[in-house]
Amino acid sequence: MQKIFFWLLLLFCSGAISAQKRPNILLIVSDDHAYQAISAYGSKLMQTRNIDRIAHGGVIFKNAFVTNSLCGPSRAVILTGKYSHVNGFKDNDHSRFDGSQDSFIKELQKNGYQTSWIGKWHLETTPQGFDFWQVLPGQGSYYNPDFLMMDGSKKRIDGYVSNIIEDISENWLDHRDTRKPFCLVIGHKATHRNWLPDTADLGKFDHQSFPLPHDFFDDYTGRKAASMQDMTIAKTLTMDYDLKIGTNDKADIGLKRMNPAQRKRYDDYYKKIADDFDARKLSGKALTEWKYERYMRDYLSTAIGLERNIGRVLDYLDTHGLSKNTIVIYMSDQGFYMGEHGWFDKRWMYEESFRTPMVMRYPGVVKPGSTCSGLVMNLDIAPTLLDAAGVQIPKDMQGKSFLPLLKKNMPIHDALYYHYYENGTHSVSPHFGVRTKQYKLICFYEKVNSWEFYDLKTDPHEMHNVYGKKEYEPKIALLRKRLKELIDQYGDKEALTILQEDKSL
Ligand code: SGN
Ligand code: CA
Repeated sequence: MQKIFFWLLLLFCSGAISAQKRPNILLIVSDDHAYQAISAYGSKLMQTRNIDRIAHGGVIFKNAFVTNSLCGPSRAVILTGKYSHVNGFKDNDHSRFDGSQDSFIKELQKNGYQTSWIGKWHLETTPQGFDFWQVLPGQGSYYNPDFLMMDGSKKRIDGYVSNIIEDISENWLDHRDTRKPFCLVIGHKATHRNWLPDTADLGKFDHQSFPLPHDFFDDYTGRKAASMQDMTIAKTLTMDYDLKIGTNDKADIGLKRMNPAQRKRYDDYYKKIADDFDARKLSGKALTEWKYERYMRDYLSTAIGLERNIGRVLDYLDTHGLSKNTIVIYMSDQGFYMGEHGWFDKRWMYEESFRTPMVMRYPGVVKPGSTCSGLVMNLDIAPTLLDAAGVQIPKDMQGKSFLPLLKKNMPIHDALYYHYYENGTHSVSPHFGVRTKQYKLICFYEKVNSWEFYDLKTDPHEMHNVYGKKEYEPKIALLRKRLKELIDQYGDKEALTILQEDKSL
Protein backbone atom coordinates (compact mmCIF):
# COMPACT_ATOMS: atom_id res chain seq x y z
CA MET A 1 0.00 0.00 0.00
CA GLN A 2 2.81 2.32 1.04
CA LYS A 3 4.69 1.48 -2.16
CA ILE A 4 1.69 2.28 -4.34
CA PHE A 5 1.28 5.57 -2.52
CA PHE A 6 4.97 6.35 -3.08
CA TRP A 7 4.72 5.67 -6.84
CA LEU A 8 1.53 7.65 -7.15
CA LEU A 9 3.18 10.56 -5.37
CA LEU A 10 6.18 10.34 -7.68
CA LEU A 11 3.94 10.25 -10.75
CA PHE A 12 1.97 13.24 -9.52
CA CYS A 13 5.12 15.21 -8.73
CA SER A 14 6.78 14.50 -12.08
CA GLY A 15 3.53 15.51 -13.80
CA ALA A 16 3.48 18.72 -11.80
CA ILE A 17 7.12 19.39 -12.61
CA SER A 18 6.65 18.90 -16.32
CA ALA A 19 3.57 21.14 -16.18
CA GLN A 20 5.71 23.75 -14.47
CA LYS A 21 8.30 23.49 -17.21
CA ARG A 22 5.91 24.64 -19.87
CA PRO A 23 6.81 28.24 -20.48
CA ASN A 24 4.71 31.10 -19.23
CA ILE A 25 3.72 33.52 -21.94
CA LEU A 26 3.63 37.29 -21.69
CA LEU A 27 2.42 39.01 -24.85
CA ILE A 28 2.49 42.80 -24.78
CA VAL A 29 0.58 44.43 -27.65
CA SER A 30 0.77 48.19 -27.89
CA ASP A 31 -1.21 50.43 -30.20
CA ASP A 32 0.27 52.33 -33.13
CA HIS A 33 3.85 52.16 -31.85
CA ALA A 34 6.26 52.78 -34.72
CA TYR A 35 9.57 50.92 -35.05
CA GLN A 36 10.97 54.30 -36.12
CA ALA A 37 10.59 55.31 -32.44
CA ILE A 38 12.35 52.27 -30.93
CA SER A 39 16.08 52.45 -30.27
CA ALA A 40 16.58 48.71 -30.82
CA TYR A 41 15.52 49.43 -34.41
CA GLY A 42 18.12 52.16 -34.65
CA SER A 43 15.84 55.08 -33.78
CA LYS A 44 17.54 58.28 -32.76
CA LEU A 45 14.21 59.78 -31.68
CA MET A 46 14.23 58.27 -28.20
CA GLN A 47 15.80 55.61 -26.04
CA THR A 48 13.49 52.65 -25.43
CA ARG A 49 15.61 50.94 -22.80
CA ASN A 50 13.00 48.37 -21.81
CA ILE A 51 11.90 47.27 -25.27
CA ASP A 52 15.61 47.03 -26.08
CA ARG A 53 16.04 44.89 -22.96
CA ILE A 54 13.71 42.29 -24.52
CA ALA A 55 15.56 42.50 -27.85
CA HIS A 56 18.97 42.17 -26.20
CA GLY A 57 17.80 39.22 -24.13
CA GLY A 58 16.37 37.49 -27.20
CA VAL A 59 15.61 38.36 -30.78
CA ILE A 60 14.61 41.40 -32.79
CA PHE A 61 12.43 40.75 -35.85
CA LYS A 62 13.46 43.01 -38.70
CA ASN A 63 10.76 41.70 -40.99
CA ALA A 64 7.59 41.27 -38.95
CA PHE A 65 4.39 42.30 -40.77
CA VAL A 66 0.65 42.44 -40.25
CA THR A 67 -2.09 41.09 -42.52
CA ASN A 68 -4.37 44.15 -42.19
CA SER A 69 -2.88 47.28 -40.66
CA LEU A 70 -5.58 48.30 -38.20
CA CYS A 71 -6.21 47.83 -34.51
CA GLY A 72 -9.23 45.49 -34.22
CA PRO A 73 -8.32 43.39 -37.27
CA SER A 74 -4.76 42.91 -36.02
CA ARG A 75 -5.88 41.74 -32.59
CA ALA A 76 -8.38 39.33 -34.17
CA VAL A 77 -5.59 37.89 -36.35
CA ILE A 78 -3.27 37.54 -33.36
CA LEU A 79 -5.94 35.65 -31.41
CA THR A 80 -7.13 33.33 -34.16
CA GLY A 81 -4.10 32.85 -36.40
CA LYS A 82 -6.49 33.47 -39.31
CA TYR A 83 -6.90 36.23 -41.89
CA SER A 84 -9.64 38.86 -41.46
CA HIS A 85 -11.87 37.29 -44.12
CA VAL A 86 -11.83 34.05 -42.12
CA ASN A 87 -12.08 35.37 -38.54
CA GLY A 88 -14.69 37.91 -39.68
CA PHE A 89 -13.15 41.08 -38.18
CA LYS A 90 -12.29 43.04 -41.32
CA ASP A 91 -12.47 46.66 -40.19
CA ASN A 92 -13.12 48.83 -37.16
CA ASP A 93 -16.27 50.37 -38.59
CA HIS A 94 -18.54 47.36 -39.03
CA SER A 95 -16.94 44.32 -37.45
CA ARG A 96 -17.72 42.58 -34.18
CA PHE A 97 -15.48 39.74 -33.12
CA ASP A 98 -17.21 36.36 -33.01
CA GLY A 99 -15.83 35.19 -29.67
CA SER A 100 -17.26 31.70 -30.09
CA GLN A 101 -14.54 30.83 -32.61
CA ASP A 102 -11.31 29.13 -31.64
CA SER A 103 -8.23 31.08 -30.56
CA PHE A 104 -4.76 30.24 -29.28
CA ILE A 105 -5.96 31.43 -25.87
CA LYS A 106 -8.76 28.85 -25.82
CA GLU A 107 -6.32 26.13 -26.88
CA LEU A 108 -3.90 27.12 -24.11
CA GLN A 109 -6.70 27.23 -21.56
CA LYS A 110 -7.92 23.77 -22.58
CA ASN A 111 -4.38 22.54 -22.08
CA GLY A 112 -3.94 23.76 -18.54
CA TYR A 113 -2.82 27.36 -18.97
CA GLN A 114 -4.25 30.20 -16.95
CA THR A 115 -5.18 32.91 -19.37
CA SER A 116 -5.89 36.61 -19.11
CA TRP A 117 -6.19 39.77 -21.22
CA ILE A 118 -5.80 43.18 -19.62
CA GLY A 119 -6.11 46.61 -21.27
CA LYS A 120 -6.99 47.54 -24.83
CA TRP A 121 -9.09 44.89 -26.54
CA HIS A 122 -11.14 46.78 -29.15
CA LEU A 123 -12.99 43.74 -30.49
CA GLU A 124 -16.46 44.93 -29.44
CA THR A 125 -17.68 41.63 -27.98
CA THR A 126 -17.00 40.00 -24.59
CA PRO A 127 -13.60 38.29 -24.38
CA GLN A 128 -13.87 34.49 -24.35
CA GLY A 129 -11.35 31.86 -23.33
CA PHE A 130 -9.88 33.91 -20.50
CA ASP A 131 -9.78 33.02 -16.81
CA PHE A 132 -9.58 36.73 -16.22
CA TRP A 133 -10.07 39.84 -18.30
CA GLN A 134 -10.44 43.53 -17.63
CA VAL A 135 -10.53 45.62 -20.77
CA LEU A 136 -11.01 49.18 -21.98
CA PRO A 137 -14.27 49.86 -23.77
CA GLY A 138 -13.46 50.60 -27.44
CA GLN A 139 -10.41 52.83 -27.73
CA GLY A 140 -10.49 53.60 -24.00
CA SER A 141 -9.37 56.84 -22.34
CA TYR A 142 -5.91 58.01 -21.32
CA TYR A 143 -6.99 59.59 -18.04
CA ASN A 144 -9.08 57.97 -15.29
CA PRO A 145 -10.30 55.35 -17.76
CA ASP A 146 -13.33 53.09 -17.49
CA PHE A 147 -12.76 49.34 -17.61
CA LEU A 148 -15.22 46.63 -18.55
CA MET A 149 -15.32 44.03 -15.79
CA MET A 150 -16.07 40.31 -15.96
CA ASP A 151 -19.30 40.73 -13.96
CA GLY A 152 -20.67 43.03 -16.65
CA SER A 153 -20.08 46.25 -14.74
CA LYS A 154 -18.00 49.26 -15.74
CA LYS A 155 -15.37 50.54 -13.33
CA ARG A 156 -13.64 53.90 -13.47
CA ILE A 157 -10.08 53.82 -12.18
CA ASP A 158 -8.13 56.93 -11.24
CA GLY A 159 -4.80 57.50 -12.88
CA TYR A 160 -3.05 57.23 -16.22
CA VAL A 161 -4.02 54.36 -18.47
CA SER A 162 -0.59 52.75 -19.07
CA ASN A 163 0.18 52.71 -15.34
CA ILE A 164 -3.23 51.29 -14.48
CA ILE A 165 -3.01 48.48 -17.06
CA GLU A 166 0.34 47.50 -15.58
CA ASP A 167 -1.02 47.66 -12.00
CA ILE A 168 -3.94 45.36 -12.91
CA SER A 169 -1.55 42.98 -14.68
CA GLU A 170 0.78 42.73 -11.68
CA ASN A 171 -2.16 42.25 -9.37
CA TRP A 172 -3.38 39.38 -11.55
CA LEU A 173 0.08 37.82 -11.55
CA ASP A 174 0.21 38.17 -7.74
CA HIS A 175 -3.02 36.26 -7.33
CA ARG A 176 -2.72 33.65 -10.08
CA ASP A 177 -2.67 29.92 -9.45
CA THR A 178 1.07 29.24 -9.36
CA ARG A 179 0.54 25.55 -10.10
CA LYS A 180 -0.34 26.37 -13.68
CA PRO A 181 1.65 28.13 -16.39
CA PHE A 182 0.15 31.46 -17.41
CA CYS A 183 -0.53 33.33 -20.60
CA LEU A 184 -1.05 37.04 -19.97
CA VAL A 185 -1.79 39.49 -22.75
CA ILE A 186 -1.22 43.13 -21.84
CA GLY A 187 -2.96 45.39 -24.34
CA HIS A 188 -1.70 48.94 -24.15
CA LYS A 189 -3.61 51.95 -25.40
CA ALA A 190 -0.45 54.00 -25.88
CA THR A 191 0.62 55.28 -28.37
CA HIS A 192 -2.78 55.75 -30.05
CA ARG A 193 -4.11 59.10 -31.23
CA ASN A 194 -4.58 61.69 -29.63
CA TRP A 195 -1.30 61.04 -27.78
CA LEU A 196 -2.08 62.36 -24.30
CA PRO A 197 1.06 61.76 -22.22
CA ASP A 198 1.15 61.00 -18.52
CA THR A 199 1.38 64.42 -16.83
CA ALA A 200 4.69 63.21 -15.34
CA ASP A 201 6.09 63.04 -18.88
CA LEU A 202 4.86 66.34 -20.28
CA GLY A 203 7.67 68.33 -21.80
CA LYS A 204 10.21 65.49 -21.87
CA PHE A 205 11.03 66.18 -25.53
CA ASP A 206 10.81 69.94 -25.51
CA HIS A 207 14.52 70.41 -25.99
CA GLN A 208 14.84 67.95 -28.82
CA SER A 209 14.42 68.95 -32.43
CA PHE A 210 13.15 66.64 -35.11
CA PRO A 211 14.49 66.69 -38.65
CA LEU A 212 11.71 66.10 -41.18
CA PRO A 213 11.79 62.72 -42.91
CA HIS A 214 13.24 63.20 -46.42
CA ASP A 215 9.91 62.22 -48.01
CA PHE A 216 7.82 64.50 -45.78
CA PHE A 217 6.76 66.71 -48.71
CA ASP A 218 5.93 63.76 -50.96
CA ASP A 219 3.62 64.76 -53.81
CA TYR A 220 2.47 61.15 -54.41
CA THR A 221 3.27 61.19 -58.12
CA GLY A 222 2.30 57.89 -59.74
CA ARG A 223 0.41 56.73 -56.64
CA LYS A 224 -3.25 57.56 -57.04
CA ALA A 225 -4.53 56.10 -53.76
CA ALA A 226 -1.79 57.87 -51.79
CA SER A 227 -2.75 61.16 -53.38
CA MET A 228 -6.34 60.75 -52.15
CA GLN A 229 -5.72 59.93 -48.47
CA ASP A 230 -6.63 62.11 -45.54
CA MET A 231 -3.83 61.55 -43.03
CA THR A 232 -1.31 64.30 -43.45
CA ILE A 233 0.31 66.18 -40.62
CA ALA A 234 -0.19 69.33 -42.68
CA LYS A 235 -3.94 69.04 -43.23
CA THR A 236 -5.51 66.24 -41.21
CA LEU A 237 -4.05 66.82 -37.75
CA THR A 238 -6.39 69.16 -35.91
CA MET A 239 -5.22 72.08 -33.81
CA ASP A 240 -7.38 71.30 -30.79
CA TYR A 241 -7.87 67.53 -30.66
CA ASP A 242 -4.43 66.48 -31.87
CA LEU A 243 -2.20 69.43 -31.16
CA LYS A 244 -4.01 70.68 -28.02
CA ILE A 245 -4.11 74.32 -29.00
CA GLY A 246 -7.18 76.45 -28.35
CA THR A 247 -9.01 73.47 -26.94
CA ASN A 248 -12.61 74.24 -26.42
CA ASP A 249 -13.90 72.49 -23.32
CA LYS A 250 -16.84 71.19 -25.30
CA ALA A 251 -14.58 69.23 -27.64
CA ASP A 252 -14.08 65.78 -26.18
CA ILE A 253 -10.36 65.34 -26.41
CA GLY A 254 -10.05 63.37 -23.19
CA LEU A 255 -9.73 66.32 -20.83
CA LYS A 256 -13.19 66.08 -19.32
CA ARG A 257 -12.15 62.96 -17.46
CA MET A 258 -9.20 64.64 -15.77
CA ASN A 259 -9.30 65.47 -12.08
CA PRO A 260 -8.37 69.05 -11.06
CA ALA A 261 -4.73 68.20 -10.29
CA GLN A 262 -4.19 66.46 -13.64
CA ARG A 263 -6.00 69.24 -15.44
CA LYS A 264 -3.83 71.90 -13.80
CA ARG A 265 -0.60 70.20 -14.88
CA TYR A 266 -2.02 69.77 -18.37
CA ASP A 267 -3.16 73.41 -18.62
CA ASP A 268 0.13 74.73 -17.23
CA TYR A 269 2.01 72.89 -19.93
CA TYR A 270 -0.17 73.48 -23.00
CA LYS A 271 -1.09 77.08 -22.12
CA LYS A 272 2.56 78.13 -22.58
CA ILE A 273 2.69 76.31 -25.89
CA ALA A 274 -0.52 77.96 -27.07
CA ASP A 275 0.74 81.42 -26.07
CA ASP A 276 4.01 80.85 -27.88
CA PHE A 277 2.13 79.57 -30.93
CA ASP A 278 -0.14 82.63 -31.01
CA ALA A 279 2.84 84.95 -30.83
CA ARG A 280 4.55 83.28 -33.78
CA LYS A 281 1.74 83.72 -36.32
CA LEU A 282 2.94 80.79 -38.40
CA SER A 283 1.63 79.83 -41.80
CA GLY A 284 2.48 77.62 -44.78
CA LYS A 285 5.51 75.40 -44.48
CA ALA A 286 6.55 76.85 -41.12
CA LEU A 287 3.15 75.96 -39.66
CA THR A 288 3.40 72.40 -41.00
CA GLU A 289 6.87 72.02 -39.50
CA TRP A 290 5.58 73.32 -36.17
CA LYS A 291 2.75 70.75 -36.29
CA TYR A 292 5.25 68.01 -36.98
CA GLU A 293 7.34 69.00 -33.98
CA ARG A 294 4.31 69.07 -31.68
CA TYR A 295 3.15 65.70 -33.01
CA MET A 296 6.55 64.17 -32.32
CA ARG A 297 6.76 65.64 -28.84
CA ASP A 298 3.35 64.38 -27.75
CA TYR A 299 3.77 60.99 -29.42
CA LEU A 300 7.18 60.32 -27.89
CA SER A 301 6.12 61.59 -24.45
CA THR A 302 3.22 59.12 -24.60
CA ALA A 303 5.67 56.39 -25.61
CA ILE A 304 7.76 57.07 -22.48
CA GLY A 305 4.87 55.97 -20.26
CA LEU A 306 4.44 52.81 -22.33
CA GLU A 307 8.17 52.09 -22.16
CA ARG A 308 8.34 52.61 -18.40
CA ASN A 309 5.49 50.18 -17.82
CA ILE A 310 7.10 47.56 -20.05
CA GLY A 311 10.10 47.94 -17.74
CA ARG A 312 7.87 47.42 -14.72
CA VAL A 313 6.53 44.09 -15.95
CA LEU A 314 10.05 42.90 -16.87
CA ASP A 315 11.18 43.86 -13.36
CA TYR A 316 8.22 41.94 -11.95
CA LEU A 317 9.30 38.81 -13.82
CA ASP A 318 12.87 39.27 -12.54
CA THR A 319 11.98 39.82 -8.90
CA HIS A 320 9.53 36.90 -8.86
CA GLY A 321 11.96 34.46 -10.44
CA LEU A 322 9.81 34.16 -13.58
CA SER A 323 12.10 35.55 -16.27
CA LYS A 324 13.85 32.27 -17.04
CA ASN A 325 10.67 30.39 -17.83
CA THR A 326 8.61 33.11 -19.47
CA ILE A 327 8.39 33.90 -23.18
CA VAL A 328 8.02 37.64 -23.59
CA ILE A 329 6.86 39.16 -26.86
CA TYR A 330 6.52 42.88 -27.35
CA MET A 331 4.83 44.07 -30.53
CA SER A 332 2.61 46.83 -31.85
CA ASP A 333 -0.71 46.04 -33.49
CA GLN A 334 0.77 47.57 -36.66
CA GLY A 335 3.37 50.07 -37.77
CA PHE A 336 2.76 53.82 -37.85
CA TYR A 337 3.90 56.91 -39.74
CA MET A 338 6.20 59.35 -38.01
CA GLY A 339 5.93 61.89 -40.80
CA GLU A 340 7.12 59.66 -43.65
CA HIS A 341 5.24 60.70 -46.82
CA GLY A 342 3.89 63.56 -44.68
CA TRP A 343 1.66 61.18 -42.69
CA PHE A 344 0.57 59.96 -39.30
CA ASP A 345 -1.73 56.87 -38.98
CA LYS A 346 -1.33 53.47 -40.70
CA ARG A 347 -3.53 51.22 -42.95
CA TRP A 348 -1.28 51.02 -46.04
CA MET A 349 0.61 48.06 -47.33
CA TYR A 350 3.57 50.44 -47.59
CA GLU A 351 6.43 49.54 -45.29
CA GLU A 352 5.95 51.91 -42.33
CA SER A 353 2.44 50.63 -41.59
CA PHE A 354 2.72 47.07 -42.92
CA ARG A 355 5.82 46.27 -40.86
CA THR A 356 5.42 46.17 -37.11
CA PRO A 357 8.01 46.22 -34.36
CA MET A 358 8.39 42.85 -32.66
CA VAL A 359 10.94 41.61 -30.15
CA MET A 360 10.92 38.33 -28.26
CA ARG A 361 12.71 36.78 -25.33
CA TYR A 362 12.64 33.01 -25.01
CA PRO A 363 15.36 31.88 -22.60
CA GLY A 364 17.00 28.59 -23.45
CA VAL A 365 15.63 28.63 -26.99
CA VAL A 366 16.54 31.99 -28.48
CA LYS A 367 20.10 33.19 -28.17
CA PRO A 368 20.28 36.65 -26.55
CA GLY A 369 21.11 39.40 -29.00
CA SER A 370 19.79 37.56 -32.09
CA THR A 371 18.43 39.25 -35.19
CA CYS A 372 15.78 37.58 -37.33
CA SER A 373 15.37 38.87 -40.86
CA GLY A 374 13.07 36.09 -42.08
CA LEU A 375 9.51 37.09 -43.02
CA VAL A 376 6.96 36.62 -40.21
CA MET A 377 3.46 37.94 -39.59
CA ASN A 378 1.10 38.65 -36.73
CA LEU A 379 -0.78 35.67 -38.21
CA ASP A 380 2.04 33.45 -36.94
CA ILE A 381 1.82 34.47 -33.27
CA ALA A 382 -0.99 32.02 -32.40
CA PRO A 383 0.64 28.89 -33.88
CA THR A 384 4.06 29.93 -32.54
CA LEU A 385 2.83 30.26 -28.97
CA LEU A 386 0.96 26.95 -29.17
CA ASP A 387 4.09 25.32 -30.56
CA ALA A 388 6.15 26.74 -27.68
CA ALA A 389 3.58 25.49 -25.16
CA GLY A 390 3.62 22.01 -26.69
CA VAL A 391 -0.03 22.29 -27.70
CA GLN A 392 -1.18 20.92 -31.04
CA ILE A 393 -1.75 23.67 -33.62
CA PRO A 394 -5.32 23.43 -35.02
CA LYS A 395 -5.20 22.57 -38.72
CA ASP A 396 -7.35 25.51 -39.74
CA MET A 397 -4.97 28.12 -38.34
CA GLN A 398 -3.46 29.91 -41.35
CA GLY A 399 -0.27 31.16 -39.72
CA LYS A 400 2.86 29.12 -39.15
CA SER A 401 5.01 28.66 -36.08
CA PHE A 402 8.18 30.68 -36.46
CA LEU A 403 10.11 28.52 -33.99
CA PRO A 404 11.78 26.58 -36.88
CA LEU A 405 12.96 29.94 -38.20
CA LEU A 406 14.41 30.87 -34.82
CA LYS A 407 15.88 27.46 -34.03
CA LYS A 408 17.13 26.28 -37.44
CA ASN A 409 16.90 29.37 -39.60
CA MET A 410 14.23 27.68 -41.71
CA PRO A 411 12.16 30.29 -43.62
CA ILE A 412 8.42 30.02 -43.01
CA HIS A 413 7.19 32.43 -45.73
CA ASP A 414 8.66 33.33 -49.11
CA ALA A 415 5.84 35.80 -49.77
CA LEU A 416 3.32 37.64 -47.59
CA TYR A 417 -0.33 38.27 -48.37
CA TYR A 418 -2.02 41.49 -47.19
CA HIS A 419 -5.63 42.71 -47.35
CA TYR A 420 -6.95 46.02 -45.97
CA TYR A 421 -10.71 46.64 -46.13
CA GLU A 422 -11.78 49.80 -44.31
CA ASN A 423 -13.13 52.49 -46.63
CA GLY A 424 -13.75 55.39 -44.27
CA THR A 425 -11.61 57.36 -41.78
CA HIS A 426 -8.44 58.71 -43.39
CA SER A 427 -9.69 57.83 -46.89
CA VAL A 428 -7.35 54.99 -47.66
CA SER A 429 -8.60 52.87 -50.53
CA PRO A 430 -9.10 49.16 -49.77
CA HIS A 431 -6.30 47.08 -51.24
CA PHE A 432 -4.61 43.71 -51.21
CA GLY A 433 -1.21 42.57 -52.34
CA VAL A 434 1.87 40.43 -52.02
CA ARG A 435 5.36 41.18 -50.75
CA THR A 436 8.46 39.11 -51.17
CA LYS A 437 11.89 40.00 -49.79
CA GLN A 438 12.48 42.38 -52.68
CA TYR A 439 9.22 43.20 -54.43
CA LYS A 440 5.74 44.38 -53.65
CA LEU A 441 2.61 44.27 -55.78
CA ILE A 442 -0.54 46.08 -54.62
CA CYS A 443 -4.05 46.10 -56.10
CA PHE A 444 -6.24 49.01 -54.97
CA TYR A 445 -10.01 48.67 -55.43
CA GLU A 446 -13.34 50.18 -54.41
CA LYS A 447 -12.18 53.77 -53.94
CA VAL A 448 -9.31 53.75 -56.43
CA ASN A 449 -8.79 51.09 -59.08
CA SER A 450 -5.09 50.84 -59.69
CA TRP A 451 -2.04 48.66 -59.39
CA GLU A 452 1.33 49.50 -57.85
CA PHE A 453 4.64 47.69 -57.98
CA TYR A 454 7.82 48.46 -56.04
CA ASP A 455 11.36 47.24 -56.10
CA LEU A 456 12.20 47.58 -52.40
CA LYS A 457 15.89 47.21 -53.03
CA THR A 458 16.22 50.22 -55.30
CA ASP A 459 13.23 52.10 -53.88
CA PRO A 460 12.86 51.27 -50.16
CA HIS A 461 10.62 54.29 -49.53
CA GLU A 462 8.18 53.30 -52.27
CA MET A 463 8.25 56.59 -54.14
CA HIS A 464 8.35 55.11 -57.64
CA ASN A 465 5.46 52.99 -58.74
CA VAL A 466 6.90 50.96 -61.62
CA TYR A 467 3.73 49.01 -62.42
CA GLY A 468 3.46 48.76 -66.20
CA LYS A 469 7.14 49.58 -66.79
CA LYS A 470 8.48 47.24 -69.44
CA GLU A 471 11.69 46.28 -67.65
CA TYR A 472 9.70 45.04 -64.67
CA GLU A 473 7.14 43.01 -66.64
CA PRO A 474 8.67 39.57 -65.89
CA LYS A 475 8.85 40.35 -62.14
CA ILE A 476 5.34 41.78 -62.09
CA ALA A 477 4.02 38.67 -63.83
CA LEU A 478 5.75 36.48 -61.25
CA LEU A 479 4.29 38.40 -58.35
CA ARG A 480 0.85 38.39 -59.92
CA LYS A 481 1.06 34.61 -60.11
CA ARG A 482 2.18 34.40 -56.47
CA LEU A 483 -0.62 36.75 -55.44
CA LYS A 484 -3.21 34.52 -57.07
CA GLU A 485 -1.69 31.45 -55.39
CA LEU A 486 -1.84 33.09 -51.97
CA ILE A 487 -5.42 34.23 -52.53
CA ASP A 488 -6.31 30.62 -53.34
CA GLN A 489 -4.28 29.24 -50.44
CA TYR A 490 -5.92 31.54 -47.88
CA GLY A 491 -9.36 31.32 -49.51
CA ASP A 492 -9.93 35.06 -49.98
CA LYS A 493 -12.96 34.90 -52.31
CA GLU A 494 -13.52 38.66 -52.37
CA ALA A 495 -10.00 39.32 -53.65
CA LEU A 496 -10.34 36.48 -56.16
CA THR A 497 -13.47 38.05 -57.63
CA ILE A 498 -11.73 41.42 -57.92
CA LEU A 499 -8.77 39.79 -59.66
CA GLN A 500 -11.04 37.93 -62.05
CA GLU A 501 -12.99 41.07 -62.91
CA ASP A 502 -9.88 43.20 -63.38
CA LYS A 503 -9.66 44.17 -67.03
CA SER A 504 -5.94 44.93 -66.90
CA LEU A 505 -5.10 41.25 -66.32
C1 SGN B 1 -9.72 56.56 -34.58
C2 SGN B 1 -8.71 57.65 -34.89
C3 SGN B 1 -8.04 57.37 -36.22
C4 SGN B 1 -7.48 55.96 -36.22
C5 SGN B 1 -8.58 54.97 -35.90
C6 SGN B 1 -8.18 53.53 -35.91
N1 SGN B 1 -9.34 58.93 -34.94
O1 SGN B 1 -10.77 56.61 -35.50
O2 SGN B 1 -7.04 58.33 -36.41
O3 SGN B 1 -6.94 55.66 -37.49
O4 SGN B 1 -9.09 55.30 -34.62
O5 SGN B 1 -7.17 53.27 -34.99
S1 SGN B 1 -9.70 59.65 -33.54
O6 SGN B 1 -10.13 61.01 -33.91
O7 SGN B 1 -10.78 58.92 -32.89
O8 SGN B 1 -8.51 59.66 -32.72
S2 SGN B 1 -7.01 51.81 -34.45
O9 SGN B 1 -5.72 51.75 -33.78
O10 SGN B 1 -8.10 51.59 -33.54
O11 SGN B 1 -7.05 50.95 -35.61
CA1 CA C 1 -3.61 50.41 -33.74
